[in-house]
Amino acid sequence: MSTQEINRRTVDPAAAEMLEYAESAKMSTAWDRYKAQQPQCKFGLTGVCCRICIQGPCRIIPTKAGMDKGICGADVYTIVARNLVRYIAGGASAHSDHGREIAYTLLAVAEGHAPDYKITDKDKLMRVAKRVGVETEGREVLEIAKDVAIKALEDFGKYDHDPCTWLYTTIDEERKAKFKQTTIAPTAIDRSIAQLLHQTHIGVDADPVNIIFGGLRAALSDYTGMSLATDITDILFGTPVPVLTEANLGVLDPEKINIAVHGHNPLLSQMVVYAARELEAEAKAAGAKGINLVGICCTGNEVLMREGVPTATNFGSQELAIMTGVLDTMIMDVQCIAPGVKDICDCFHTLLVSTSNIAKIPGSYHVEFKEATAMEDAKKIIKLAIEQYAKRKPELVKIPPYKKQVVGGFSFEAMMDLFGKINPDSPISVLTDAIMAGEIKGVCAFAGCNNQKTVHDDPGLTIARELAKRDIFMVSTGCMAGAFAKAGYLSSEGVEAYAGPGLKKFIKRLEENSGLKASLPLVFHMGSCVDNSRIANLWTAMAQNLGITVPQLPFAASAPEAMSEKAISIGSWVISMGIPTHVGVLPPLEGSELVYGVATQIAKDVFGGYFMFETDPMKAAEIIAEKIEKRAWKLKILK
Ligand code: XCC
Repeated sequence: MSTQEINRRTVDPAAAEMLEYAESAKMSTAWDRYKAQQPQCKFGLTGVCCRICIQGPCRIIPTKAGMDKGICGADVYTIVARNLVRYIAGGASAHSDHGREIAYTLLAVAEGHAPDYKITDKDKLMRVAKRVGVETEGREVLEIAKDVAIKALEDFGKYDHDPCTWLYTTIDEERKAKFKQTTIAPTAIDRSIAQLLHQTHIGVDADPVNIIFGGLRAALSDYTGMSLATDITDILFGTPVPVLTEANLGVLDPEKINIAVHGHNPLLSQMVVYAARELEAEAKAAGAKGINLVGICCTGNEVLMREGVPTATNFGSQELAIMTGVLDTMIMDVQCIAPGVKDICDCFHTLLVSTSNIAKIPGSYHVEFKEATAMEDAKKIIKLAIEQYAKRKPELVKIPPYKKQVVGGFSFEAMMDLFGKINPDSPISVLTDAIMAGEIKGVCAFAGCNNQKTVHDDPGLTIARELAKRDIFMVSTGCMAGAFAKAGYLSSEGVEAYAGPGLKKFIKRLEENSGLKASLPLVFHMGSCVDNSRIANLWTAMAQNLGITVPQLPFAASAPEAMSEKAISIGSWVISMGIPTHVGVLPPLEGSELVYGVATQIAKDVFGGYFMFETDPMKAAEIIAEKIEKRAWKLKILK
């Protein structure tokens, strides 16, 4: 890629510098491979290629006689709907399986089989226990923890027909009624996913609307899995509070042993943080100045939120961290680890360590991570990294000098603490009053990934700048939070540069009352992708406080670079909850006008939330702002 092309494909200065380097050193990255894939198959892009049975693939051309249906007779709307919801099944499986591991660990802690873990946040345990109907009076903490863990595990496979506990204890009455009426309330996570795969098997459901409703049921399972994952992770490792750190490749330290945690599961990354602290002396004995842990993707977000571990890159630029020549070990757990990282590791001394039995990359070093021996396993990996440090090649060291300050750690509870400094009796009123007074217009939540189909990091940054100007309060999770972190939007730099007068006044008022040493950011980092449940808690609290339904709330969501199946799954439950959701990449559903219409229009009539597909970030910002402002205007008339 030429310099101009690189600058057209990323706005992250560190990524641009490393891509120049990759070009000169002839290392192939996702950027090159995306280019090599062009033009991408139009059948696949529009969702009209059916590979559900092996009579296929059937590619639908509606205008061509004989090719307007699949061999089995499936219409294009059936095919597009089936393909779409199978993404949701994949996403819900990933999120919920992550949640299941966390729940099993809580059970193991309660039963004494996981000696390296403990209950860190007892208050949260009590709050969650009460909420999900576990008796707390006069009982030991571990007894309560056991019942909470079992209750969570029951949400995966219970046999009665009551809706999942973590869904129905975290949403309002109006949504409960809506999900019941539309029959999309899952009764068990695993069942809804298995049923969806069944429903979309050859020769089962051909009705696109029914298929989509099956998809939404699985999407609400996705929510259920992430909601319990967030709760129990907080119980085990602590509920995040504001924390100061940094982001971008400049956080790598040439004088320290650099270890990246990459993936999603905090059971590993959190243990790596503890182990690294204990092995600091060994690192120094090896000649380094210490251990420098950095994060990539959502496990990075987890340890940023709780421990202030700096973020090195988000999904799009993960390979580039290795090219700095100072990353001694990359530890992977599950999800979003591009297999391409191994090829780059081979060009340097970086050891790639896999830890999960369901996530291996050929050639990587495997250390099986078990909850029973967690600390020992984490220490083993860190010792490998210390050995690796000696193999570093000084002539290959190249760290782009870019990093920005980050203020993160805004769990729902931390947000309420912050608001509670102004109004202790009703913290959430601080946010809703500011909306009613017109100081801020509403809220936009950013989530999701990087996608090579966009300019790396640009859509989220552009939309956030535009919304900031229009006084819209913003929160974020996932790799979008990574993009904001690297650009300085998670610090006061963002406020000074982009906030409109109302938003600035609001943030400054929070800041003056916060009692925090750090200034507050333009965008509030609420965590990893599973922590989108925290954002759902926020909108539910706002709606309850205002005495309205979620679909009436001036609240929108945006996934400017949605990429993974998980992103599709999240987007689907977000719209079911009543939130208009922008997606900056066209998902494969343009092949059916009917399915496209359900996602963008019919969904609005039924759920109040709907998708807004717009690839131009400036136009997307207009659309999102208009939706929020319209809802705020209606709300003021209503009140
Ligand atoms: Fe993966 Fe969660 Fe997407 Fe980033 S944002 S690319 S899913 S790491 Ni969730």
